[in-house]
Amino acid sequence: MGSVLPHKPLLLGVVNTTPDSFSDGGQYLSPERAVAHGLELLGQGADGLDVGGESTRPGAVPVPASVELSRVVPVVAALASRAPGRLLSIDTSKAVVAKAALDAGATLVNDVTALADPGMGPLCAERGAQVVLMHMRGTPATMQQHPAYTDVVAEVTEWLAKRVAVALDCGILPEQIVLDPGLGFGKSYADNAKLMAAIPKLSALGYPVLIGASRKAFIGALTGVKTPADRVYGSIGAAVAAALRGARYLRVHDVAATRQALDVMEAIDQC
Ligand code: HH2
Repeated sequence: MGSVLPHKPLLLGVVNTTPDSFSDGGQYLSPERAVAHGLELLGQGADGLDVGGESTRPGAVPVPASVELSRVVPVVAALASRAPGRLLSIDTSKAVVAKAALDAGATLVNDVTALADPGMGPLCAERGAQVVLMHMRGTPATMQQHPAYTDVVAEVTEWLAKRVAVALDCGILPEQIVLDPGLGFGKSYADNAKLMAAIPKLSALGYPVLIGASRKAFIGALTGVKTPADRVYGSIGAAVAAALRGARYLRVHDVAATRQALDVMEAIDQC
C-alpha cells in the first residue's frame, strides 16, 4: 500500500521540575532527580527533552521568574553537558527564563503564550532559537471556564497565523517556527479531538506542528481513566493518531511506551 506516514515524528520527553504539574508534579523537583529522569527518557528513545519549571495546568498560579530560573537552569545546564547534541527545549513564557536556558544549552523555546512577553520574540530572533508558538484561550488560571468557539479549527488556525506574522516581524525565520494548537488550553474535550483531526489543516500553514496530548483530561474523558498517570494507553492512541496526520513533534510523558508504538507504526509504514 506504501507509506501513509507524512513524517517520522520527533519525540520530546517531558521533564517537569515543578511541585504541581497535573500528572507528575513533585516527582522531579530536585535537579538531580529531574536530570536523571531526562537521561532516562533519552535512554528510552526520546529525541529530545522539554524542561519546564512552571505548571500550566488549568487553575495554575504563575510562579516568579526567580523560582522558575532556580528550578530549570541547573537542569538544562546538566542535561546539555551530559547529553550533548540532543534537542533541548525550555518550556517557559518568560523571556528572562528563556534567555538563561538558552545560555545554559537549550536550543528550542516552547512558549505556551506564543510570544506574549515582548522580550521573547526579539530574544528568539537574536539567538536563532527554534520557537513553539502555542494557542491558548485566556490564561491557565481562567482557560477552562466555559471555553466556546464557533469553529475551533478555523479560529485556532487563524490565531496561529497571526502569531506567525508577529514572530516574523520580530525577525524570527520561518524555519525556526513550530506551531501547536494547545490541547487542553481553553478547549472543550470535543475541541481537542477536532483539533487533532485537523493537523493537516494546521500543517498547511507551512510550519511543523507539535502535539501535546499526553495524559490530558480529554483522554481521561474519552477513556474513563481518572488518574492522569494511568492514561498511557490512551495517550499512545493520541500520539499515533497525531503522527498519522502529520505531527512533527510529540510532547509525551511516557516515552518508552510511545517509542514502542511509533517504532512498530513506522516499520509497517516502510513496507
Ligand atoms: N502542555 C503542557 C505544558 N506545556 N507545551 C506545548 N507546546 N504544548 C502542550 O500541549 C503543553 C505544553 C501541560 O503538560 P505538563 O507539562 O505535563 O503539565 P503542567 O503544565 O501541569 O506542568
